[in-house]
Amino acid sequence: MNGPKVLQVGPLSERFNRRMAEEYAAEPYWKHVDGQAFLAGQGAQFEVLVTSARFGCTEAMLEALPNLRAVCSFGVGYDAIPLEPLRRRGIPLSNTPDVLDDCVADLAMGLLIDGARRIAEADRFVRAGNWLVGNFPLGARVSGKRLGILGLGRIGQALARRSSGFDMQVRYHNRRPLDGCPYGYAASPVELAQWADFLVLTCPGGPATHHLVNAEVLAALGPKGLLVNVARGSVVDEAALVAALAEGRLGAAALDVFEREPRVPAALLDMPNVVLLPHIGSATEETRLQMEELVIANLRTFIDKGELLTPV
Ligand code: 8YV
Repeated sequence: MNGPKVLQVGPLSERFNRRMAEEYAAEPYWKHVDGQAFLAGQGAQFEVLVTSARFGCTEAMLEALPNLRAVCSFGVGYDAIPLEPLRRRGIPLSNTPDVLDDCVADLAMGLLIDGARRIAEADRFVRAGNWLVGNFPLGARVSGKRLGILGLGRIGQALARRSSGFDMQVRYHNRRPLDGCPYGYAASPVELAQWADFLVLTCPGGPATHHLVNAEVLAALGPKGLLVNVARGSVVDEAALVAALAEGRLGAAALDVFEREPRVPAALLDMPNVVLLPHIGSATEETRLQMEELVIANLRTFIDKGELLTPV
């Protein structure tokens, strides 16, 4: 293929990998045992980097790609990609916004209901044969409760719309109130947590939101409160979360993301009031296909017109 040489950082679906190899002659970086050594010799040929929210890239990789002209990433979050070096060099970055909003919001609602009604725990109860000898403990009502959304972006708004079917009251916290927003604004994460029964995190990751949910926010959510995280593990001080749950200062947690995923704190594994998922917010056949198509559409537009379709 004539056109810019493409470097693909990590594997996505087999379908995507095949297309990248066959249609774009992309170099599979992950197949090199010493990737950095490979780039030291060959980095100058690559003009486009294809990566994902999960694989991201390092500053050292970017430095070893002196002729890089664009980065196309699979996923909406780009906290694993160093932005400052890209900005300095004027290299545009694309992500895959919008197409995953519904699935992430669906999963947030599912986790909220699971955490409150103890669905996963009840399933374990039945499988263990415990129903034969006793009744399952009561959960918390979902309908009509107070939903606090930390980060009212596109995913947060999709969640808020879903919650209206459950007659929930909604408030949110962002750095600034949104113009014309129908939901109440809380001036801080603590104020939001104090008000909410359920606190759902749908904000971006990165330095600006690092440990935004700390011991004080968890204390404000309280022993009957439920924390749902479909954002990034880095948004929560995980050590403080484990301590609050272990000491009964927080009611429950339902988590799709972790600070050091795929590693999950061992203490959480034994807690019945915690739901643990392996970062599956966008992981449906339909959405992942749309995300892949959007990465390829960005790549195609860059090759044809020298610009990206969905730059961040
Ligand atoms: C990732 C995500 O796409 O979009 C994001 O920001 O976290 C997920 O949807 C997935 O982990 C693959 O990188």
